[in-house]
Formats: sequence, structure tokens, C-alpha cells
Amino acid sequence: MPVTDNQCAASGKVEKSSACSSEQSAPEGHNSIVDAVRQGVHRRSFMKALGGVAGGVALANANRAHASGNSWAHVLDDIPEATLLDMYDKMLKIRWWEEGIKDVFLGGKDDMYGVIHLYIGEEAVACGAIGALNDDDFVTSHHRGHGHLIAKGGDLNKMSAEIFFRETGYNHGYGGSMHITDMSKGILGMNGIVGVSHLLAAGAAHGIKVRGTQQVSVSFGGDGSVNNGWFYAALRNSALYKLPFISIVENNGYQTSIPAIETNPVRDLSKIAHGLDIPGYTVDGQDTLAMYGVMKHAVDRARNGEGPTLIEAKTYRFYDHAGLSGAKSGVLGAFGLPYRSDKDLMAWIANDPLPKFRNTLVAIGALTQKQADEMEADVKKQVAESIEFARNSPKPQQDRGLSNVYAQGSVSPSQMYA
Ligand SMILES: Cc1ncc(C[n+]2csc(CCOP(=O)(O)OP(=O)(O)O)c2C)c(N)n1
Repeated sequence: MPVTDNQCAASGKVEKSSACSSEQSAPEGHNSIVDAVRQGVHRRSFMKALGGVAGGVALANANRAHASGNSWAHVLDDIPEATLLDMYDKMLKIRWWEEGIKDVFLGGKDDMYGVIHLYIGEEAVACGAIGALNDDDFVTSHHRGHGHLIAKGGDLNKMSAEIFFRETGYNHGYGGSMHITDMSKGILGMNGIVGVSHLLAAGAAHGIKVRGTQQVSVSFGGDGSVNNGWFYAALRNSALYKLPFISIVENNGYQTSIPAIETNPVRDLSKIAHGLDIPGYTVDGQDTLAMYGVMKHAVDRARNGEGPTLIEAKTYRFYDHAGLSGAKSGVLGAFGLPYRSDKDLMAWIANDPLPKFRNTLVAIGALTQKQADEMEADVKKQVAESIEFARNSPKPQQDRGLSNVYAQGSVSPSQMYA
């Protein structure tokens, strides 16, 4: 299968086709950052350089019509160190929690059933974007949503228990992977209906405006999610009413097994924002800092009452659309799938956002290699404990089956039609 434009844009390591622009080569930017550190550049000026390079990559990828005068590079040297470390911790949690759940399914000993859509490969999108949010901001998610939940502070024990359909799970074992919700953390829910995440978040943004709070509401959806009316309704109404809404489209190149370039009339999905006169940016979704930078810019706009932003993140899922075809325990990525090439997969794995961000954190002195190893070991331990917690939890009580399905009490017609 030929390398597509969007694969070039985000991987930076695939063989260049004529459509690939050299300015989209993220690894070159990171090399110069590491070189700068080796030469003993002061942390502050180094962070500035980092901001310039990462922001430059983001801007290089941005939709130029909207990027002019809208640089977010300046925010990158002001990221608190705690935020950097938290974003990396969440990336590790997504990676190793999903790898853990993968192993449980492949192990075949736990009677697992139901569908899982793995997010592995896309961690920088969720963690970079959500890193720029406050705890009380809202997030809506889609079928491939474990990453958004973990990035927003989802509880690993409750998530594992839900995948095991146990009473202690987020939905008391009645929801499974695609319906995990945590209102206490602003996580308005995963959703199996492709596209509706955008409309739900826009609705929440309307609620924010009515209440007059300073929150923002963010939707995540795949490249397939832009192909329905809910996405347009969300963007259009948010633009009209200047709602604090940010729509993030995770363009991982495929809708199930169909290449996105065959189903979308535009390559850069951020261009959809043009017709509504709102900013649209296309960003390297494998670059945590670029995601944070563009998101911080969008969040500042939203909190200032300037309305919505559309962000397209070019990314890739390392596993199959759903389930574990082509996956093996201990091997990262699903190989041998009929609709994509192993060569492309290997190119994207070479641009894996986790080692990339770890190298940056080590290079700027936020972590030593030893601390990074310890962080990873601690996350793996937490994941293993969450799986044991799930295994040892009771199955759901049958009489809870209809809980939370119907509203309590009654609603008079006058309330509904007033
Ligand atoms: C409204 C609707 N139509 C079709 C489906 C079936 N479906 C489930 S996932 C999927 C592909 C989604 O692709 P994309 O939005 O790009 O997300 P990805 O799976 O690539 O992350 C489809 C068509 C659905 N769940 N909802």
C-alpha cells in the first residue's frame, strides 16, 4: 500500500513520497533539541528552543490560513514540570493498561468477551491535549476511548473491572469497554455511536455558557466521525454561539479497514473549519508537546469567549480496528492485517510517541533514565494490581440490570414542552 500524505506528516520516518514535505519531519526537530542539551544550553533558554522547535513543527503542519498570527509556540516553555511528568505518566498508563488487557484476552484464561478498541499508538493525542485542561473541564470520547479516560484521571481498577464485567467496574459490569463514564472527573463518557461525541461536548459547552463558568468542553472523534451531521451541527452551533468547545479529530488513517483518504474529500480535516470561520489546525499527533501547545491555544481562546477550535491530529493505531487480530503477547502492534502494510506500521512504531516524549523529558532534565525506568515499572505494577482487582471482584448483581437506565420519578408534559 502506498504511503499516504497523512502518514508522512506524522511519522517523519517513512520513506518520503513526493507529497511529503521535509518541514514535517519531527525527528529532525528533536535531534536538534537533544544536541542543544548536550552542548549545555541553560534549561530556560533550552525550553524556549524546545518550544520553538516543537511549536515550529506544529505550525509547519498547521493550516496556514489560520496559523498566521496564531502561533502557540510561546506557551511551550511555560509548561509546569509537574504537567510534563503527569502527561508522561498518563501515556505510560494508557500503553501498559491496554497491553495488560491485551494479554488477558490473548491469555484465554479469564473467559473474556466483548469488544475492545485499542488506543495504543495514539497516546500523545489524548495526553498532550488533556494536559492543557483543568480537572473540571469536560471531555467526551468515542469507541476507542480508554486513552481519553486515563488521560483525564480515570481509575485503572474501575476500568479493568468494567472490562471484566464486574460489580466494581465503572458501570457495575453492565457497560463494558465502550460506555465507561466518570462524571466526577468531567468524563462525559465513551460512546459507540460514531460522531455523536462532538455533539455531546458541544451541548456541554452550551451548558457552560448558560451557567457562566470558565470551563471548556472537548470532544474526541476519529476521522470517520466527521462524516456525519452531528459533527457539523456541533461545530456550526458552537461557532454561531461562540461556545467554549474544542473538537479533536484523531486521524489515524483508517475507518475500520477503509483508508480515510477514500472517504474524506479533504486531506487535512482541519480545513473543514474554514467554512465556519473558526480556527482549524492540523498537528503531528505523535508529538505530545505539539498537541499540548495547540490545545493550550484553543483552551485560552475558549475561556476568553472567542469560541470553538477544530484540531486534527495525524496519528496511527498500532493494533487492529477492534479485537486482537495480528497481535501477539510481548510484541507491540498488530502485523499481517489485510488492509494495511507492515512497512507502514513499522514506520509509525519507529515514531512511537512514548520513547519520543521520554527522550525529550530526559534531555531537558525533567527525568533521569533511572527515574523514567522507575516510573514505567510503577505503572506496570499498578496495571497488574488493577487486573488482579478485577479478577477478584464479584460479578454484577442481576437486579442492577435496569439501574441507571430509566430516570427516577416522572416528568410532566408542561416541563417537556414549555
Ligand atoms: C453512527 C455509526 N455508524 C457506523 C458505526 C460502525 N462503526 C464503528 S467504528 C467505525 C469506524 C470509525 O472510524 P473512525 O471514526 O475513523 O475511528 P477509528 O476507529 O479509526 O478510531 C464504524 C463505521 C457506528 N458505530 N456508528
